[in-house]
Amino acid sequence: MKRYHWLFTLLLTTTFSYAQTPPTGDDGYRLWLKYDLITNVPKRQAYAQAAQFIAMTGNSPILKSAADELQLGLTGLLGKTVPVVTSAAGRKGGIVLAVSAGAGGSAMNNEGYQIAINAGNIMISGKTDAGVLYGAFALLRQMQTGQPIDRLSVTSSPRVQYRMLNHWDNVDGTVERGYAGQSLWKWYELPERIDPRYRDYARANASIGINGMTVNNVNASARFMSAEYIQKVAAVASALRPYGIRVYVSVYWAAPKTLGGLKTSDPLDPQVRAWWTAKVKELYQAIPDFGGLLVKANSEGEPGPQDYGRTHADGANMLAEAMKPYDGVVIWRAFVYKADPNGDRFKAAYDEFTPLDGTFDKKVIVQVKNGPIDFQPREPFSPLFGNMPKTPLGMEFQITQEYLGFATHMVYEAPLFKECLDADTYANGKGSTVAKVIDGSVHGYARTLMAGVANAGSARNWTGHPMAQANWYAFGRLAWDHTLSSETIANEWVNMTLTHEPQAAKRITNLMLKSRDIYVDYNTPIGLSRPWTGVHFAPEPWQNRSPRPDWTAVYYHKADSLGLGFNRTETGSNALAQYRPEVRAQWENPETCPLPYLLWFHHVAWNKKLTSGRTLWAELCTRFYTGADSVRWMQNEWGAVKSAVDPGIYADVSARLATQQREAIWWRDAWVLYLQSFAKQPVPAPFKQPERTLDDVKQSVNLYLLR
Ligand code: BDP
Repeated sequence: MKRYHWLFTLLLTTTFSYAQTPPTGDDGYRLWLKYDLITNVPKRQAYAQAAQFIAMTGNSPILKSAADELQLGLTGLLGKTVPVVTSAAGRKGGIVLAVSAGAGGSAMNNEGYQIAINAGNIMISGKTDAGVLYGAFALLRQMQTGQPIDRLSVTSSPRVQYRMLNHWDNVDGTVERGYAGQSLWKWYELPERIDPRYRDYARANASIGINGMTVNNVNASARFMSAEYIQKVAAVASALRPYGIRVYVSVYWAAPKTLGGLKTSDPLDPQVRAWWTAKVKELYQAIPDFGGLLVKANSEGEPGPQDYGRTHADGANMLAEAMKPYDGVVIWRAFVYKADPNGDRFKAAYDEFTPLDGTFDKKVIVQVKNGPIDFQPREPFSPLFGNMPKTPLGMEFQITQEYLGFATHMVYEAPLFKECLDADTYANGKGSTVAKVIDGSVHGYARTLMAGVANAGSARNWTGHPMAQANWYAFGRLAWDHTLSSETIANEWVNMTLTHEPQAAKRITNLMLKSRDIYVDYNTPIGLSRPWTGVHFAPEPWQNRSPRPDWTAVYYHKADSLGLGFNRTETGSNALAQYRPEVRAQWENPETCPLPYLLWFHHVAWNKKLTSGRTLWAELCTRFYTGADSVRWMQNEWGAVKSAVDPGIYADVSARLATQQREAIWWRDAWVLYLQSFAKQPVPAPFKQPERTLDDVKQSVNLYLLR
């Protein structure tokens, strides 16, 4: 039925279109901070009544950013200039920005805000100016989404302390896994020229509560530690500072050798320690509020402390010591795995890190990817969460769509983020969700972190795919408050970014909410994964040659004449033993393991009857075909909102959906034809055997990889 519902929608929508004059000329640059004139006149008048002036008591740069933003926003939304004044004394009907140490009492943390009606004014208060800035954006959001503001009483605090974007940007302007043009950072112009985009980038981030950003790729160049680059990074930091955003740098572990001319980068060597101490001092001299260092070490060929027989903790603690005099942190990534023909990459991070629990300096946060493998379309949560009670673990999500169709597939990621955050680790009994591990409530972590690998680049609309802006937005909103639902966030974003027409907004929100499952269906259903090839886009399930076994496709899916999937139970790699018994119990029995995770944990026979009532082969085909067909449903849903969204954005998304449709069929055909060579069964009705052969698909993939 599912595969035909787009047809039904088409019939419905041909007789129905939205009555609204389409706005024009939107290039997407303004993201969700659009501030177009509110066309609902009574609503606009009500807002105007309550926002006649902006009183800024105090004048820090961050407070000024808050006042500037309110002025910009209100001018656009209300169609008139709202003055900024220095005092609200004797006045009513305005917005008052106030920093006070006691604001919100103990119910609010340092970055929280309160919006309340006070003496006839809307008072935005915070313990710090950053809190007020977040409150100003929250008030604007209230108006952008059409909510009343005359009886406001809102208190909100971020649940996570370090809310960061990680840019994987290189010195030459390229972006690792970036699909939206080149790097935002114009290193060749810096430090002299500050591109105006940096400020707009900072505004967008502050609007969703992001307060930190690493400028460069985790596969780092030592150049970022050079005096020349420290000045450039300092210039970027100066553009972001008025928005409460601190800058971090990814370090190349072997920099003491390559840059410092030392003979070693051994973390226990006194000269190496002295080198880092001096380097960190230099960083803080240039950037007094420098956030800290992000480290990828002994991972995928990057150097690290293990090159000298030392542990991750030895390495991290050495940097933490250099950082001691300053208010910065060391963020050490747990993304590690070795080339082991008999091993299971799934288990690697847990095996390396859990023995180190309790040995890290208190300035260290260990940053863990959401899943045990690598940003797959659907992964179980990493077993590290809940298993390192004495080490603050931070979350690393990937916003850029490395495995989610780059910039041509529409995949709204909030459901993926939420699936992981809401998963129960049972670390401290029922309800010990990953989110509660991350926000410190399960283990009482002193520092809490959520990082997202950024998807913003030099593309005029920042993210390439216009809908990918929603993933940046959703990441920030969830880092602030992981209890928000995917739907609430999508609905906010759609209203702020695409349309206020309620039916159209509802339709787009629904489309977004379904998009990730549709992608999983045609890409990696029932727990398949695909971290192979350097490109991470083309389907290549047959790929079986590489310098490392874990860099082939066959390593992950284990298709053979008997069946498909990775046995991670006791009779296999036993990765399941890394989870609590309650979690294990959900997944270890192939009869009851939920289908979305089945092939993650079990090697299942082709003719095995699944809980859906279909055999594995029939279920796979059903997913691949309905997934690919559902992209046509997506196209039709999008078609139905044409009159309610900007024509430029409409056309852009429509074209990308057409590409997505073609590519979804490519994925479907590649998997179905390849797996059929093992399952040796026809494609079940009502689905039709692909028109091309396996060789045809292989050829098209080879051509793709030639590019
Ligand atoms: C993988 C990416 C690779 C990154 C690596 C990492 O393919 O480009 O360097 O993760 O996170 O997903 O370090």
